[in-house]
Order: sequence, then C-alpha cells, then structure tokens
Amino acid sequence: MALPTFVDRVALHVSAGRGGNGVASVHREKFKPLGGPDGGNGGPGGSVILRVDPDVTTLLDYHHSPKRRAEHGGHGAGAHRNGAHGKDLVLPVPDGTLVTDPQGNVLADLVGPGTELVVAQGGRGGLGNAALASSKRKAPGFALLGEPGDELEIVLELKVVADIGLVGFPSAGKSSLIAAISRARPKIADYPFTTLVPNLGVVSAGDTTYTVADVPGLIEGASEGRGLGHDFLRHIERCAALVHVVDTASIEPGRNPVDDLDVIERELSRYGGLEDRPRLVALNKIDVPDGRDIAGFVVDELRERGLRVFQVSAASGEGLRELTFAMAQIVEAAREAKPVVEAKRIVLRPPSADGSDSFTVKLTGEGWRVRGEKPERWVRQTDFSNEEAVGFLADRLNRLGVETKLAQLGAQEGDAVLIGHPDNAVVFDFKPGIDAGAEMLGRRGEDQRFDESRPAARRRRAIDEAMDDRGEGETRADVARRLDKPETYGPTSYEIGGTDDPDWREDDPGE
Ligand SMILES: Nc1nc2c(ncn2[C@@H]2O[C@H](COP(=O)(O)OP(=O)(O)OP(=O)(O)O)[C@@H](O)[C@H]2O)c(=O)[nH]1
Ligand SMILES: [Mg+2]
Repeated sequence: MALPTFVDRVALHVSAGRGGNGVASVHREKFKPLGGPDGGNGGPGGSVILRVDPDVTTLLDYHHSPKRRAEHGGHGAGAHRNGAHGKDLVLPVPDGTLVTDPQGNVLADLVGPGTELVVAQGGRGGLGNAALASSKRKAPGFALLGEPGDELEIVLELKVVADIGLVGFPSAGKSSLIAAISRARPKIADYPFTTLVPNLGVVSAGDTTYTVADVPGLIEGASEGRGLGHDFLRHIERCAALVHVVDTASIEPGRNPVDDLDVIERELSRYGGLEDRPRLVALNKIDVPDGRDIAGFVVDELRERGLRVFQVSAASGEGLRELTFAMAQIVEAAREAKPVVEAKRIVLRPPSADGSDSFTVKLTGEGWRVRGEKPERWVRQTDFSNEEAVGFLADRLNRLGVETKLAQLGAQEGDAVLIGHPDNAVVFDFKPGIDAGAEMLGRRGEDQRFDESRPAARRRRAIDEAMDDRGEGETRADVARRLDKPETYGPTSYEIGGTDDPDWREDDPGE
C-alpha cells in the first residue's frame, strides 16, 4: 500500500514539562556570616499547545511521530537565581481539528486560524527557600519540588472546514467539478473511487470567496461500509450547504439522476446530522448529448421537489457560472447567520484541578483516602527526605482542614491516610491534634534566638537529649513516644497533623 499522504485521525501522547525544583541555599559572602536564605525557585515546565495553522492541512506529521514532549523547567539555584521556564511545545494543526480523549469525549473543537488549546499544562516550579522564608521562619532548610507536567493521550480528528460539500456517486464528476471551478487539481479518472481523501478548492464568485470540499464517492449501502463507507462524510459536517453532483450520462443499467439522488439522500440521512443543510443539484456531463437529454427530462421533477437544479458540464464549463453564484449566495447567507469564529485560547485542565480548597475523604479498604487538588499538589511538591519539608506539608494539610475532617469522620490515631491517586498515593499515619509539625523536626529553619519561648523547640531538645541514650533499634519516633510526646515520622510513613505554633499560621507562600 502506498504511504499515506493525508491522515485525518491520529492518537497522540503529549507530555508537558516538569517544573524545576526550588533550592534551599544560604547566602554566603566574605565577612558577612549571617546571610539569609537565597535559594531560587524552579522554573515552570513547558506546556503542550495545539494551534490552528492555516498552512497545515493534514495530521500526517503526528501519524509519523505520535509522542510529543515539552521542555522541563530549570531548577533554582543559590543567589536567588530562578530556574528557566521550560519552552512550550506548539503543535500546528489544521483548521477544524477535533480533540477528544481516547474514549471519544470531545475536549475541544479547534476552528479558526490561531485558535489554541493548552492541552497539557507544564508543571509548576517549586519554591526555593528564599520564597518560603517569612519573618518567623527565617531560614527554611528545605525547598519545594517542581511538579510533573500533565501527560495524556489525545485523539486528533480532522473535520475539514469547507463552506460547500460535494456529494455524489463515484465518477459523477465531483473532482472534475472542483477542478473546473477552483485551482484545486485533484486526481480525475473514469473508474470509481478515484478520490480517496477529501480535496479542498477555493472558489471566487463575484465578491464572495468560499471553499468547496470534494469527498470520496458514496454508493448504496455506504452506511454499512460499502465502497469507501460514509466515514468521510464527517468532512462535510461543517459545510453550510451540500451540492449533489449527479451523473446524467451514466451508462450503467438502472442508474438515473432521480434514483441516484435518492440513494445519496438515504445514505446522508443514515449518517445523520446533515438534514438542515440547504442543497443544490448539479446535473453534470450535459456536454454528452444523452446526458443533456436526460437532464432535460428530470429537471422539472427535481424542481417540483423544491430543489434548485443546475445543468452543467465540468468538461465544457457550461452552467458553472450560475452554479458558483448560487453557491456563493448560500455561503453569504450562512455567514451572516453565523459570525466568524475568532481565534481564542482554550486551556484544558484535568477535572480535579479547579484550584479550589475542596477535598474529599473516603474510607477505603486501604485506609482513608484524601483526594483534592491542593493536598495532592502539596504532596507532589514535598521532598520526603527532608523532615522540615514534611513538617511544612503537615501544617499546610492541617490548615486546609484535612485533619479536622478525618477526625470528624471517625479516623483513629494510627489509621492509614492515603493522599493522591490510587496508583501513586503517599501513605501517612494519622495522628490528630499533636503539638508537632515542622517545628520539632528540623532545626535548620529555626532561628535559635527564639528557642527559649517555644515549647516545640524545647520539646525537640528534650528528644535530642533522650536520643543519646536510646535503646537499640529505637528510632527518634520511638524516643518521642517514650517521652510521651507523639511523633512518628519514619521512612515510609509520615504523620499528618499540625501545630498550634503561630509560626506556621502565616500565609502559605507555596500556594
Ligand atoms: N464528458 C464529461 N465527462 C466528465 C465530466 N465530468 C467528469 N467527467 C468524467 O467522469 C469521470 C469521473 O470524473 P471524476 O471527477 O473523477 O469523478 P468523481 O465524482 O470525482 O469520482 P470519484 O472520485 O471516484 O468519486 C472522469 O473520466 C471524467 O473525465 C463532464 O462534465 N463531461
Ligand atoms: Mg473524485
């Protein structure tokens, strides 16, 4: 089989760039020992954007390379240097590209040059410790991680945007007609199904310029897949009007213009959705003497049905001027009824990413499952190897009300709490109402001068001391428990539960 040169449906895998990580860094300068935090933020990852480009007429490129990825954001660096923005990946698509998910749900219909769809959003960059610092938390010893970009499967389907669609039996002369009235040069031959893909032509009649699409021929039973089937009719779904191209000179037995027209109408109605489109009839090939006679016989019958009928010859050009002006009239009327679409930018977000404070808590076999845009994002931003970062997360979750909600629903101390999508949730131990959190975990973020007045810090020191003579195999968490101060941070389980310490009640800079 020949290589395809026209592709009107492709499945595409798009991945946006990951956001860069923020960095925890402390300013150092000769003779200035007390430098502040100066870790820069990670740059956002690049997004994948589909943009309607009038010069693109096929989805062929995507057929050849169906995986597309935008650039990652750069990591932050010391001295307040922010990471670079990942470059967006702009994918040009033809006018009239329908974007769906693999299940066929429509995500967007891209019509009009310049229309854009942000199909996969780049991940946010993580904040560096400079941005996380506050009056009380003077030198955070952690930074936030960049978030992964969206990654998804989409299907692009091209629905040609033409003003007029030509329909008819194979060899009726549709391609010949488009060649006669425009500069399109489709393949023309005396065997059926010469046209395998839609052809577009631009026609000028008077002051009106419009496009005409020629689609592969239809035969009786096309809706059951006979011939080339009727799938190609989706290319005329957007047309303002249809022109029946009818062969008046067919020598096939049983063929006559009226029956041919009825067959095509039946197939159109089986396809559905085209009933409201005005129709014109072009009785073609009247340069052939028999054809002219037959056209003469049927023209009245067709006009009695209320159809506008034109007797034409694509070969000699006879009657084409009237036909093209009639088409122009319909196109003008349709354009007046429907204003031109303006280029716009559509942003696609997964349904959960609504930026709201809402979250859900459900009891499942594995434990309490917490879902919500913010809790899940915060978990993704957390560097779990850094206890101070984990404490920061705990406090954010607490402030959102996750702990309160769990308690209301009857969660017991020690219950498993899973945050995030079932496939990659992070598991925590539930530990309500503790006087813990970041304070007691990390020392790097604290200004020692405030220590004396801070109970959490005092307690942390007590644990530090007790650690020196802990039992074999006893973790810091065990020691804390032994001291009757709850703390259970371990390598795979993190505690959620906040602190009453006013330090952590400031506006969250990570939002
Ligand atoms: N004499 C005469 N022949 C024509 C005319 N229009 C088309 N033909 C011939 O009819 C045959 C089929 O023409 P096409 O334009 O390929 O027909 P089509 O409707 O595009 O056919 P498919 O693409 O197969 O559906 C060709 O041999 C043309 O030369 C016409 O007005 N007069
Ligand atoms: Mg053709």
